Amino acid sequence: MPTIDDCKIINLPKISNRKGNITPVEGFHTVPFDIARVYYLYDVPGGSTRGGHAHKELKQLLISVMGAFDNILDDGHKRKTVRLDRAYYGLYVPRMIWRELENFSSGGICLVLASLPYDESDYHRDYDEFLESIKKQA
Ligand code: T46
Repeated sequence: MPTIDDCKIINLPKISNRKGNITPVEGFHTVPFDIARVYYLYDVPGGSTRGGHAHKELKQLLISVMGAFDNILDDGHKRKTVRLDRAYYGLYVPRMIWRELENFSSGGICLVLASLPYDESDYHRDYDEFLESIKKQA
């Protein structure tokens, strides 16, 4: 079962010149999975919390492409908080990690690269159900 120690910051390539910066991300190369879906969270009202769930199979890379936000990561035993505040840092989140995203800066944008298409049945949206599932898979 993945743990919060498997949630790692990946330093993404940053190519700079006098026109500014560009960060390319390639599936299986820059990130350890193929990228099936991209989505982004934006216009997040101050004080809002996103997430509040775990994924049964989905793997993700979260990037703060604008501004900053906190990721609270929980494997059912331990918790840690990782703040993303650079467009060239990606936070790899494996399956079965409960996450909450909060403290978005004004105008903050969270880009998510995901390993699978959207499937509501892949979510544990109830924390107790998530803990039960961890126990069953131990
Ligand atoms: C995650 C965090 C970081 C879709 O129809 N298609 C999609 O691809 C997604 C991601 C969401 N939706 C629908 C499902 C809900 O009716 O959009 C609505 C809001 O989704 P949710 O409440 O899951 O949003 P967040 O910000 O809490 O979570 C999202 C992702 O769902 C999740 O995978 O890790 O961003």
